[in-house]
Amino acid sequence: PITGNAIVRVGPVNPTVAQALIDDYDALILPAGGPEREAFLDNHAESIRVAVCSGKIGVDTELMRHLPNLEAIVNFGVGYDASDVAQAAERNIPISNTPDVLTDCVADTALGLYLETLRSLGAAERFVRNGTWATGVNFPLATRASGKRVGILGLGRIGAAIAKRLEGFGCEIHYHNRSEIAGSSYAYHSSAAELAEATDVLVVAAAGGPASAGLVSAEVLEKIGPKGFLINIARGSVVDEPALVSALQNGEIAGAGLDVFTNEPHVPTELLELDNVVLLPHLGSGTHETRADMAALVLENLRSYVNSGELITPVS
Ligand code: 8YV
Repeated sequence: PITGNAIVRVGPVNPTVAQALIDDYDALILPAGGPEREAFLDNHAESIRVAVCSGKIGVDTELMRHLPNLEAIVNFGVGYDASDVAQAAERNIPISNTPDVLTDCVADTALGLYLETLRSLGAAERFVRNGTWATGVNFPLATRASGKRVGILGLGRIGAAIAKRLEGFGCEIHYHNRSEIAGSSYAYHSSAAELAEATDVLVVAAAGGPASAGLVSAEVLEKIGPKGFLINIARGSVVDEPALVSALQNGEIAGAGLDVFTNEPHVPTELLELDNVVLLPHLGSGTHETRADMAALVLENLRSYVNSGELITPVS
């Protein structure tokens, strides 16, 4: 049977999950670092069979190597790129994530960023708050958001929910995936660069991890062009961040709306100075309702694995 010392919490997790791990499982908690972590691993590494983690701090290469008897990873979040997916696959360690329950909220966040970025709503709000409007100055005109050609980079569950919302704004939807989706009415492009070239706004909704790292390269940013925008609600790793900073600084693209960054919670300081970028603190799924649903799905996966050795929502 899988008992308390076979389950470990890795990194901070949602409070409901954290409490259930203590109350229902008497689970172990991996110390963040230092000698405590070493001592913990010396004592417990052998007994650990299940790790519960989040999309922010996962079971990375090093940690996974230290857990010889790890059998399953239960991940809070739809993205699980913080865990070493390749090693997990090699060792036949299944991973569960929390798909579907967060799709609407993440897509809503993308739409919020889309509107805020094209219409400069963040800068406009600062303009009111800092008293500039009261001096009689008019806020500069922005860019129309309706009716644009929008490229979705990664037309999965979340990408499709974003596309559906944008259709309501009269937008023409294009996409790039590794392969074309049979039966999709949206225009397919065989590379990110072609997608960027054909559209006014590029929305990143691709999964993170090694396969998509740096996909939005300097070349893709150049194709977005000085009138085009980038929206990213996926993972910072999908975008070449230094190239993005310089493209924004030099007006090589018109603007960006970003919920995710390479080294969260650190945002490149150059971006804090710029008015053509909207910055959010990785809150895509951050509503009471969705986080409760994600927590419930994490705990259902754990319960199911403990009882029957099967995860409910394993990633393929
Ligand atoms: C979470 C996310 O906030 O689901 C994801 O992939 O990025 C977010 O919903 C993140 O996983 C941290 O727990």
